[in-house]
Formats: sequence, structure tokens, C-alpha cells
Amino acid sequence: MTAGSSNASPQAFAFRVLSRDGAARRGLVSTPRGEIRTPAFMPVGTAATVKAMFPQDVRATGADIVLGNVYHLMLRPGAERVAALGGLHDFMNWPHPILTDSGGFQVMSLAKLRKLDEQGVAFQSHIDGSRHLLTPERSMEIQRLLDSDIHMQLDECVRLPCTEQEAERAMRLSLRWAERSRKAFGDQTGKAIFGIVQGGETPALRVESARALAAMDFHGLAIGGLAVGEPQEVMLAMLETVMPHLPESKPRYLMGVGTPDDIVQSVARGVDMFDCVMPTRAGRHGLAYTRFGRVNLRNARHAGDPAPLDAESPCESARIYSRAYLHHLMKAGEILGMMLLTEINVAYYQQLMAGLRGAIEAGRLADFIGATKEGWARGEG
Ligand code: PRF
Repeated sequence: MTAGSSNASPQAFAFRVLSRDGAARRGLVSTPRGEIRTPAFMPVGTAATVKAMFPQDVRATGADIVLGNVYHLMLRPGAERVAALGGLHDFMNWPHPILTDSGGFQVMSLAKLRKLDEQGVAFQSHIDGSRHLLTPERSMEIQRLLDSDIHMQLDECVRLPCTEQEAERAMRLSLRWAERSRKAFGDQTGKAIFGIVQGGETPALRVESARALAAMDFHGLAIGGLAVGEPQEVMLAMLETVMPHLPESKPRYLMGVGTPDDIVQSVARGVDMFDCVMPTRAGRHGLAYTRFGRVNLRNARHAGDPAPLDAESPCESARIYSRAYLHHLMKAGEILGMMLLTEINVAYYQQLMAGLRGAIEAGRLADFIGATKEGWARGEG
């Protein structure tokens, strides 16, 4: 059976487009651990936790899937240990789907003394200086030990701006690693592996990458190497370049994106899946994402404000706690402040995704985007 076929047993990994509005798609990914409604936002659970949230609260915001990281988990507590403890889902008490990133991107941003060659990337742990080698084969083995539902190929992401030569070298290496990753993944019923498009900001490189990956037997395709320092227009232009070369029948995942506006614009161009640390990281720093834009709760103007962040939010924490209380918690360095703002932000991102899905189904995406942007423009509520 080939990747992406949808007429197999209920235990197979499958994707269906349910409706369309322009280039945007409303779809459903099916896995043995549950369904993922797309467009989907995946909260980041780097170290086997969505920081500052209970798994059941992550679920209650409407998340169907979370993301885990090979890099962090291989270093601590170790993939073999997680496997011995029954896999990542049991370990972190999240029985729903998990996608794991392959490690290369995190090695390049976090590890010390990295050395990348054809074989893979050798590095020293940022935690204890221990030496490791991450190859496409080892990344696949780690993702299998974690029992991840969606594996990502090992790739090399270069920061922008970079020279065309550098983007081309990394893109071609990533294609060779795509083949090795796909082969090492093998045939695992109910599991998926996604390839990753690279190619910097050069359209011809992006097209070549997308076409080569589309011809390999991946279950989905990701667009990597974006939101790495370039302006939003460049990112959106690259999406428009790549999309026509990705198979209609497979999910499309834009890695590490983004702001609510990045997400809305990318959904309109045909992206199905997203992940980003933004809602969780911002929450820990006192920033809230709401229908009325971004609110900095550390600002003194909230000190005496009895109003909640959003009296009509489906998220209870956004409805019942005052801005004054959230301000106080953040100023006092109280853990609950980070917990509440993380939950409020993840809930807002999920509310936005639900709104996008409903709008695509109703054929009213343009109106929804217009109204959403008007809300953000109203400012800090
Ligand atoms: N590759 C991988 N993970 C990623 C990226 C990438 O290019 C990005 C870039 N936005 C975020 N996470 N494997």
C-alpha cells in the first residue's frame, strides 16, 4: 500500500479534504490514536510537557495533537528510557496523537560544537556536554522508540538571509536525508512520516525540493526553513511558490509558524498544520493572545483593571480572572500567572483554528479573516 491512500483499514493513517474555500482546505487526519481536525495548531510539548499546562487542560482547549522533540528527549530522559516506560504517550499522559520533530533544527539552534556532514550531525549536548550523532536512521529509531504518530524526516534548516549556494547545499542534503529517512521509517501501519521542503528564499530551489519530495512515498509534506528571519511577505511568497507542487491528497505542515496573522494568511494559501512555541512562550512572559490582539499583562495600566481578558471566551480562565489579578501574578513572579496565560493563549489559538475550519466549511473564509483582523486592530481590548 502506498502512503496517503485512504481506502484502507480503520487502523491506517489517512487524510481527507472535507471542503475547500479558495486555496484553503478543511480536512481530517485519521490515526489509530484519534483524529486531527485541520487546519490544526499543535501546541509544542518539547520535553514531554506543554510547559505550564496539564495534558487534560491542553485537550480541553481543543488540541487534537501535540508536538514533541527528538533533540530534547534523546538527551533527557533518553529515547530508550521512554520506550521502556511504555512510550511518550503513556509517559506524559497524553493518549492522543503526537508529532515529533526530527532534531536537526533544534541541534542547530541549541547544541554546542555542531559538525554536520553527509552522514548526519554530530554535536555536544547543551545540558551536560555529552557527545551524540544524529543521522536520519537514528532520528527514525528515536521517533519509533518514542512511539510518535507522525515522524519528521531529518533535514537541515538554514537561517535567512543566506546565500543561494548555502540554501542549495542544505536543500540537496535534506533531499538525500529524506530518502534515507523514508527508507529507515519502513512500513509502520497507523504511523506516518512527513518530508520537509527546504530551499531558502529561492523559488527554483523550493520547487525542486517540493517536486522531489512529492515523488517520494511520504504521508504528508512539511514546509521548513521559513519564519527563520525573513519578512512575512517572503514567507507567504514562498508558500505560494511551493503549494502547487505539493500533492492535493496529503496534509501540508508549515513548521514553527507562527503569529495568529501568519497562521490565518497561511491557511488561506492551503496550509493544513502548524506548530509554534509562541502561545506557550508568550504566556510565560506575561503576554496574552486574544480576539482583541496581543495584551502585555505586565503593563502598569492593567494594575487596577477588574475586566477579564475576554468575557466571551470559551476558555474559563480568560473569562473569570481579572486583568488586575493576572498583572499581579506576573509582577509577583507567581507560577499561576504563567499557567493561566499559557492556557488562555493555547485556547485562543485553538479558538482561531476552529473559527478558520468553520469559515472554510461555510465558504466564508475571506469574511472571517476580515472580521478577525478587525478584532485584532481594536487593540488591547
Ligand atoms: N525543520 C525542522 N523543524 C523546524 C523547522 C525546519 O525547517 C522550522 C523552521 N521554521 C521550525 N521547526 N525539522
